[in-house]
Amino acid sequence: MKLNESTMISRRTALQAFSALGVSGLAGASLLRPAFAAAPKLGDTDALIVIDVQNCFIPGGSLAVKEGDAIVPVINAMAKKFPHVVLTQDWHTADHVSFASQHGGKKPFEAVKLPYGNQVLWPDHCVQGTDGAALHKDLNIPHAELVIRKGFRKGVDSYSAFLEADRKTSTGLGGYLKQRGIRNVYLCGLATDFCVAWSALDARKQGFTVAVVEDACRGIDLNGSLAAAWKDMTKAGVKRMQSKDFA
Ligand code: VGL
Ligand code: ZN
Repeated sequence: MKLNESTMISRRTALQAFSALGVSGLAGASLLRPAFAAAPKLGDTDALIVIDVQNCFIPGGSLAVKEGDAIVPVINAMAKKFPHVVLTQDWHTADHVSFASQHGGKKPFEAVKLPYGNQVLWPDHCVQGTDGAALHKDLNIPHAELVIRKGFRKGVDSYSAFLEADRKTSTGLGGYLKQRGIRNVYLCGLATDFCVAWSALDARKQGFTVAVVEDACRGIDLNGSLAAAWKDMTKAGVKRMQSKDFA
């Protein structure tokens, strides 16, 4: 069909109306496309957040996540498709409150009650400045724009990249992403059921659309925590994707 002039004008007017509403980057067929279609077209409103791909969480590390190393090539390939990538690092003091070693008589993976709520106790891990806290040597994302550290306050843990475990202290990541115009975040890394899930849930609470790329993550799975995390994420509207969806 040949477009007549009035059709063209009304189409242009519609696009102008969208951009007046701040809905930029919408054109033609993409107006009809859901935010997380298979093979999403990635642009300036999308960011990949790579959570805690650090030596301590890799087999051989002090809090090793099974197959944690298997995700590194998957993440490297996916990151190439994203114009914007943020990395996180778990970054604890040597005497961090989340370490079982700081609680006489307690063993790793037991829980204690802290002023801000329940805290699982972990083996010492990701101590500031140590090799264990370094990013995995094969992680290859030179265009990553921000490395954000979390859990650096001795008395407060932070699984989430957005909000510390007291549920009050912001890491600043939400503000950073919003000021950069990011609206959609895609998460991957370690561990699915702790830092990835908490970050995904907080990102939803802060108004982002959120997807977790399942095969670019691995979980710890403590007492059913992996299934529980997926249930919570699904309920919160977090989309479950696979790295092949970015082909
Ligand atoms: C993490 C436990 C303790 C994680 C960090 O990155 O998922 N888990 N610290
Ligand atoms: Zn930690």
